[in-house]
Amino acid sequence: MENKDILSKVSDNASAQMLEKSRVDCVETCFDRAETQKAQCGFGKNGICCKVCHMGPCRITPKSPKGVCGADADTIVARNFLREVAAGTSAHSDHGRHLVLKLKHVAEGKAEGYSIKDEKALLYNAKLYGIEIENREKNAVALDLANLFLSEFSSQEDNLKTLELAPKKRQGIWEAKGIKPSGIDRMVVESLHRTSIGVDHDYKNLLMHAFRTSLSNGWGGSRIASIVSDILFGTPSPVRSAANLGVLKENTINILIHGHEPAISEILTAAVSSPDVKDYAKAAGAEGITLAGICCTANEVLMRHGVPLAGNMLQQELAIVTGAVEMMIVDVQCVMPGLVDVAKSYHTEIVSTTDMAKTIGAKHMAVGESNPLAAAKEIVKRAIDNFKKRDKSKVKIPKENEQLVAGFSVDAIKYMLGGKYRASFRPLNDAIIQNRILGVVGIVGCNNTKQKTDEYINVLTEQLIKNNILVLQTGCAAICSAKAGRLTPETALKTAGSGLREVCEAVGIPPILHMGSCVDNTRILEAAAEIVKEGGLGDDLGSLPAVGVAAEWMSEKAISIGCYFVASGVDVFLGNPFYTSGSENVNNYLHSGAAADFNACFHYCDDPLKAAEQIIEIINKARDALGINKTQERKLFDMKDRREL
Ligand code: NFS
Repeated sequence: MENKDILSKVSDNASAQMLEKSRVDCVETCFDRAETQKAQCGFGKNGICCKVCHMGPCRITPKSPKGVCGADADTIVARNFLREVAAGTSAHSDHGRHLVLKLKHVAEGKAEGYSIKDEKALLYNAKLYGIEIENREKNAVALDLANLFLSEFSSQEDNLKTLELAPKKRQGIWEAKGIKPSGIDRMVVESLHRTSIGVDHDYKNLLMHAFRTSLSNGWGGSRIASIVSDILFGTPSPVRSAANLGVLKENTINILIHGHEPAISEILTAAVSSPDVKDYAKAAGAEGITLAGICCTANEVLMRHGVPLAGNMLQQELAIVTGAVEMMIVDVQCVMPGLVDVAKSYHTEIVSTTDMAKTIGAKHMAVGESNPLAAAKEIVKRAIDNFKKRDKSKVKIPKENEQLVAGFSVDAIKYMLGGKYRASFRPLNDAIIQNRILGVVGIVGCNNTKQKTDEYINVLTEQLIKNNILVLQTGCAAICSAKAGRLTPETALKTAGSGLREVCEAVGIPPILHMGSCVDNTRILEAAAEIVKEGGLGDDLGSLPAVGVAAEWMSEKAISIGCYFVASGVDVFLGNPFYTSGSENVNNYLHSGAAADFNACFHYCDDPLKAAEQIIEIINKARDALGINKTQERKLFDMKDRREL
C-alpha cells in the first residue's frame, strides 16, 4: 500500500504509522481486506436480496420485481431493516441482561468479587421505579430492582416501565402510534417472527415494529445496562486520562481489554492493581503493567477508573501491530475474528473470556461466576509470562498520546452545572434560551472502512463547537475526539464559539462531553429528558434544539440507536447510508415520512461540512418554534453570572 493510500484510510498519525508497519511486517488488516472486498454486492447494499426462505435467495431487478413468494422490494427491504434493528437491539439488551443477572446475584450474596459500589444510584433508581426504599437493607432493594428489570425483558403484555422515564408527551406519541414496546425479548422474537416467510408484508407495519423494537433498546435494555453498571461499578464522574496507541509503554507488560460488557473489565482492572500481580510483573523484568482499552469496554473503564484508551474499533488490529502487546482480552461485540491472524505475526495472545463468544485460534479462559478475581489474575499472569516472548526488533509504539477528560454521566453534568447543593440542568437550559449555546448534538457510533477513519467526526465536531453547539459523544466517536485532543476544557478556548466558550469556562467543562459507551447513548436521552423537565424548552424531546449523528457508523447496534433517537423525536444524521435504497417507499419513510409521525427522521449526508449546515438549520428551526431565536442581547459573563452558574 502506498503512503498516499494509507493516508486516505486513516486520519491519525499513530494509525498511519501502524498501517505502514503492517505492510513491512506483511500483516493483513481490515484496511487490506476492505480492498479485496471492494466490489461489494449491489443487491445487499440496496437491501433487495431476500433469503428468509429456501425458495430463494431472491434478488429484485427491473425484470424480476418480485421474489418467488411474491414479496416486492418494499417488503424485502423493510424486513431486512427490521432484522438489523432486532440484532442491534439484542446485542445491547443482552449486555443489559447480563448486568441485571449480576446485580441479582450480588443481592443474593452469590456473586463473588462484585458488590454494590454506588448505593446512592441504587436508591435513586429504585425510587424511580416505585420500589420501597425506606428502612430496607440495600440488598433487599437491589433484589427487587433486579427482578423488576428482569420483568422488563420477559413481560408479555405490559409496556416497559422504563418508558415512563420519557416526557409524557412523547409517551403519548408512542401510544398513539401503537409502538409502546412490551418485554424486550418479546420485541426481538416478534421481529424475527414478523420477518419470516409469509407473515408481515406491509413495509410501514414492519418499520413501525422496527421503531418499537428500537425503543425497547433505548428506553429498555440499554437504559437498564447503564443504570445497573452505575449501581455495580459506580456512576462516572470527570476523570483525566489519555488516548491513542502512545498509551502503550516500552517497558511495561501491555494488556488490552476489548469488547463491551463492563463486568469482566472491572474485574481485570482490579486484578492488575492487586499487589501479588504487580510483584509478579516486576519479577518478570517489567516496570509494571499498562492496561488500556479498545472500543466500548475502554469507555466503561475509562469513565470509572481512568484506564487509558488505546484506540477505537478500526485500531484493534493496529494496536497489535505495535508488537508491544502481551495480550488482548476480549469479551463480546465488535471484536474482529481477524485479530487472531494479526496476533500470529507477533507474540500477542488473544484471550476470550465469555462462553458465548469464542474464536478459533484464541485461547479461551472464561471469567465465570466462581471466583472471577482468581480467574482474572490467572489471565493477567499469563500475559506477564508472555512478556519474555516479546521480540524487541518488532516493537514500534507510536508517540501519539493525547490528554482527555471523560466521565460525564448525567449526574456529573448536573453537578458541574449547579454544584453540590443545586445540581441541575437549569444553567444549561438558560444558556440555550439566551443563545449562548445554540443547541446540543450527540455524535455517536463507530468507524467504518468505507470512510477515512475519524475524519467525518473530527470535521463535524469542530464545525459544531465553533457554532456554539454543545457536543455529547459516546462510543468510538468519543475515542476519535479524544485522539484528536479535543476532550479537554482547554479545547473550548481554542475552538469553541464565544457563547459556548463562556459557558465551558465558567463551569470548567470541555465543549465536547464524553458520556460513555454505546449503551450509554441512553445517558444522552436521559440528559434530554432532564432538559425538558427543567423547563423553558418545550414539553417534549421533539421540541428541543437537539440532533443526533451517527457519522461513521457500521454496526447493527447503530441502526437500532438511530431508530430509538428518531422515535424519541430527535433527528439523526448518517454519514453513510442504510441498505434501504432498493425501496423508494422504505427509504422515503425513513428519511422524511417519519417526521410526520415522530417530529424527526433520518438524514443521509456524506459531507461533514454540509451536514453541519443542515444540522444548524434544524436546530434554528427548533429554536424558532420555541420562540427563543430572537437575537438576544449579547452579554459577556460577569462575576455575578459566573457565581450563578
Ligand atoms: Ni458502538 Fe461499541 Fe465502536 Fe461501533 Fe462497536 S465499539 S457498541 S458498535 S464500533 S461505536
